[in-house]
Amino acid sequence: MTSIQAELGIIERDFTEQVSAASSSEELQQVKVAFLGKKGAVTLILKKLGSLPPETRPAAGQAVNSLRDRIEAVIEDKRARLDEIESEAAERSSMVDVTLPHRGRSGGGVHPVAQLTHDVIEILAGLGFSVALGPEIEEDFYNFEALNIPQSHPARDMQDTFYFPDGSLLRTHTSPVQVRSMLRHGAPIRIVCPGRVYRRDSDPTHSPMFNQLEGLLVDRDISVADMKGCLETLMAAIFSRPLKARYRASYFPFTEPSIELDIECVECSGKNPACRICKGTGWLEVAGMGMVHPNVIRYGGIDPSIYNGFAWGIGLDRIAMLKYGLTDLRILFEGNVPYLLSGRSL
Ligand code: 2U9
Repeated sequence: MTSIQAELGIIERDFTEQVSAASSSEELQQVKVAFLGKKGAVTLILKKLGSLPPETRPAAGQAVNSLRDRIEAVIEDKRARLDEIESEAAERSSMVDVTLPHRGRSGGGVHPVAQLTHDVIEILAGLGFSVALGPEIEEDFYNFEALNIPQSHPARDMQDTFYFPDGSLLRTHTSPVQVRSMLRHGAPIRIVCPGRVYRRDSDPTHSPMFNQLEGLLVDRDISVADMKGCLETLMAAIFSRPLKARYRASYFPFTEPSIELDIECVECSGKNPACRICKGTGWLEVAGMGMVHPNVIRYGGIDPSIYNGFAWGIGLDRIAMLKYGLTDLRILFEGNVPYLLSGRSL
């Protein structure tokens, strides 16, 4: 055996070993380069042929060529098998196993304002009130005129309004819903009207959109005592305990007399002069109310010589902040997912 043939034997053994160890098409390509590439073992040996004695060249040349052909055949065969394995693996990894059990889901939370709206409606349903809803884009008549707020009334500036070019507006309170309900159903009536309202107000404690909840009761011989009983029951139910109440004289065009309700501070009950919630006053403003103005009863299509009643309004965002101990109004409007997922339920 010539030394070339001995070398070819070693090369073939190395190749067989390496090709069977190659487990990916990339590794197989490296093996191919190592044997058949420009500086590969077979190529180098081909270059050596020129230096052999002429009589041994043909046999040696044939032996090298036949080794190169075998190597090529083995590589092609292995490549076909690896391609098949690799495409099967790619297919498997992109497959969705619909029989796998689900990963479970984190419990959602109800938005504090939605929770409070639900609770308040529930409490008032117990006092005989039903829910009434109305449009957020309103007409001047229902939002102002019928509420005893004529064109030139200064209260129109109190509630900076968003107007549309055609004169319609974004309601500044939910009161137009009560007007529409009186016109539709007449008296007696007991309704609660939750909803979004809009004012041109935007600073750290005011949002241009906020949530109100108003109530209206119209019947025969209704008194201020009925109104106070209703509002104190509502506040005790919202904060889950009876709370001291204080009434202050106020003014709204749609009620006479008009009153504002303060409750004892839910944080410190007036015991902490440095309280960050009541600012040391011991009191929190929570509602406006009053006996419905006879003009408003009349605009609602009801005879004020037979019927009277009371109405109130609360800001749900502010009450939600007090109830859930929030110090920043913005958390209610920002879609703060970790906070919202922290587990209230209706
Ligand atoms: C009709 C008649 C009377 C609704 C009322 C208030 C007083 C009031 C404020 C509370 C906090 C608005 O969100 S807030 O800033 N509301 O003070 N609202 S009486 O009176 C009505 C409504 C409708 C037909």
